[in-house]
Amino acid sequence: MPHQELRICIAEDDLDAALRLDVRRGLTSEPKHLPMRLHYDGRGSALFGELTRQPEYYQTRAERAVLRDNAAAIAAFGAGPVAVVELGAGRAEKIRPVLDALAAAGRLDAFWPFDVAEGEVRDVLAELAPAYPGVRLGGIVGDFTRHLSQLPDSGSARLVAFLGGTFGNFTGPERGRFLQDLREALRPGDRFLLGADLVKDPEVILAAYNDAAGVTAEFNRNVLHVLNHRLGADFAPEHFEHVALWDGGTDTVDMRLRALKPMTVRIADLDLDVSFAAGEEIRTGISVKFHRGELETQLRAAAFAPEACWTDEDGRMGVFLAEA
Ligand code: AVJ
Repeated sequence: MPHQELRICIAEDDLDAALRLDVRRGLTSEPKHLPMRLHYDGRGSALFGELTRQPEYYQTRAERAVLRDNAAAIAAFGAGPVAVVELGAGRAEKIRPVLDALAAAGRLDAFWPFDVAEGEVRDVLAELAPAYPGVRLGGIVGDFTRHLSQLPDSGSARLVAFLGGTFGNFTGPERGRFLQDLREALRPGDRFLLGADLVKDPEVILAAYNDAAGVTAEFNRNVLHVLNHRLGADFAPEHFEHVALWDGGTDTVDMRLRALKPMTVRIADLDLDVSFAAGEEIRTGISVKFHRGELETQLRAAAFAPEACWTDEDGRMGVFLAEA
């Protein structure tokens, strides 16, 4: 069994405290809001997996095609050994073509999945070990909005990947802060690989957030199940409907849960009662879509040098490579 270092930046207690603060603040605000990352407990991750297989949800398939078709090109940038870090790795499925291409070029020195879920990080390391003999495997258990300064440094050039379009779940200021934090954690010659959903026909975009099978709706309502389980709340998720709106001014999908009737919800662990008027909405997250030039401008503003952008044949998803 190879030695696999785990760097733990976050403890269960931190996560719990953050959850309580976020929920109290969000549900006592006007308008009410909840953070998007709360959706991803075991059930939420399974629902998201199901969503990625819906015909309307093009993001996952399109990005997979981009990475499959261009992995060798991505692996051809720079020279010498590379340590890959995948932010929000989950099962580390998205990055595999890039790992394989670097390995085939004899340049894969290390892989470090970075994820908030410790179990996920451990499982993925155990699963990858036999596939990448001789590659140093480690993991980071952390929050990529807070712990980027803890990126490992083995001396090899680093390639930090942030795939799946999760970057679009940040607000503008959050994107700026994230890029700056990442740039500060990197050295010249390190690289950033970013997968982003591109602006396209709003009908195509909205369909991905209103799939016919209702998986997005169930995924969105899952945040209420999470509050029931983790904070002893008594939400009746079936009394909320999923809403996804497109704002063409900011190229943003805005997700909400709309109360179907007036109700009061008790959140026992916070000793908090929350009232809803009929039709009142909870903001449950945004998903921003990008124009290539705009995103490259944001990268430059954080002192990255954009080097390449690949898209699928329909131009749906973009994968950007930038040098620190
Ligand atoms: C994978 C986080 C990018 O914003 O499209 C999909 C999450 N939420 N439908 C996205 C999501 C509801 C997804 N990301």
